[in-house]
Amino acid sequence: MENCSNDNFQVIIKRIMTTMKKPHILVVPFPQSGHMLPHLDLTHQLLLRGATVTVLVTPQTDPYLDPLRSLHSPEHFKTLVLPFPSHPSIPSGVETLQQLPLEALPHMLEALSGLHDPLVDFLNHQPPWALPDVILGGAFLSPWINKAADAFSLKSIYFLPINAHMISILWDVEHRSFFDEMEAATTASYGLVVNTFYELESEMVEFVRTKYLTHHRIWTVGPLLAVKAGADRGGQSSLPAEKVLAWLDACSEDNSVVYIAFGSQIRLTEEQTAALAAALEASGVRFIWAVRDAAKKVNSGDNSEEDVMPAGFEERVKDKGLVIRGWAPQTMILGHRAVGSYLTHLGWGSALEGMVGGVVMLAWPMQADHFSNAEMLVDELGVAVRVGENKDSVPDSGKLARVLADSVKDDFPVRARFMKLREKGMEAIKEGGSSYNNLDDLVAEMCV
Ligand code: AWU
Repeated sequence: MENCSNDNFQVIIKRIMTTMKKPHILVVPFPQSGHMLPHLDLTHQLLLRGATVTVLVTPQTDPYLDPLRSLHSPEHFKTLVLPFPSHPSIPSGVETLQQLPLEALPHMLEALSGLHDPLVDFLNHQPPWALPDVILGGAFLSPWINKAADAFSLKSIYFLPINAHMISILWDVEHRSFFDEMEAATTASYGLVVNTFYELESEMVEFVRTKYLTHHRIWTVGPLLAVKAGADRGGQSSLPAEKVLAWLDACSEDNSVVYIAFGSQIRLTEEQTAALAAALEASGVRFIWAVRDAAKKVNSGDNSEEDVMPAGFEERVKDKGLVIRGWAPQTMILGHRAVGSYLTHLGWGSALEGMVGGVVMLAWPMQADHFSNAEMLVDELGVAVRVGENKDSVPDSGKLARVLADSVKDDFPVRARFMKLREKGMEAIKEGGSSYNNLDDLVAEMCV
């Protein structure tokens, strides 16, 4: 033993720790679909590696945990449900950001910081042996989670559902109130877990590790697979998943369907909806269109709401397309053999799901990190095609119709490059891949 280097010695200790003690992790996800769903997919991976997990939710987000409950024993998978803290700017009954416009983010974060005291009270009433070893929180909640972790000498490790490309942009923006506090708290923590894969952006991962994280610990663990592919993940839909699956199974041609969806936060305007409907009709493609439930025009005066879908559109295309209002079983749709392309806003979780599903992406970035995701995938890597500019732009229907029709052809120019990148992502999560090994290392680090 005396002649093995210190690094080898550390590796041996970690290996021994990994086989011996498994961590108890308190998971505190940020309640927004694009953050919470991948955070729970990560939790599933940690449970598979023998960890015990307690997830902190509020009553409205408790149903998100059902797929995990069905896969893991109550001995290893526990839930802590705390009341949603009231806040003057958050309507009562609202407990997730996707029920509000993105501008409500600061109010939502302020409200959630009200979970600090009830969490500390809960931990104070735990016997020492029942305390978690580490808190794995959504980085947006890091300022108050760090305080709770420090009070009990627990490790705090954070999760971000965005890529290193976007983290470098976030951290680089000169002093903005909310992100400043989050960056300082995340940097001061024990480490950062990111839903990306090393082979996608290794230089950017090393840049973030060295420039922004004093702890220099960043685990790339993506693309995270959905806990239960195909199951509805957290929303009410106008169509049961079985009906959507039957419609897809009836499609005889592989890669012949375009899936159109813009995540859980975006709603198209009436003009954008009309332009997209005209393009779909003119293209003749088969499609599934997930329309957010509030994609409605609020009529002045009686404040009633009406659907912005053009009159008669669904009737005219009923042999070609399916319109889902509300929540779509997205991972099931993207993973189906019949679906060949995806008109998307490029929310990062959806982008990775498109990659896992092997569906070439037509990018219409709308807000937040969508633009940097489009820069990387469209401009730098050439594995996706831009078809829209931003949340105010209206696409030219004729041009869009042609791209939609081309996107489901085998010789669509970006498809070959896209499938090569997909292969790297799928290798990363296989046993022995970079993301797989990082998940092993993360569990081991939680115990030391
Ligand atoms: P997605 O990545 O699309 O995130 P958003 O919902 O757009 O929300 C951050 O998430 C992004 O980087 C932000 O820019 C912002 C935010 N889903 C589903 O199953 N059915 C639906 O009808 C709608 C959504 C699932 C989808 C994905 C998640 C949304 C990370 O965009 O499968 O897992 O909800 O993720």
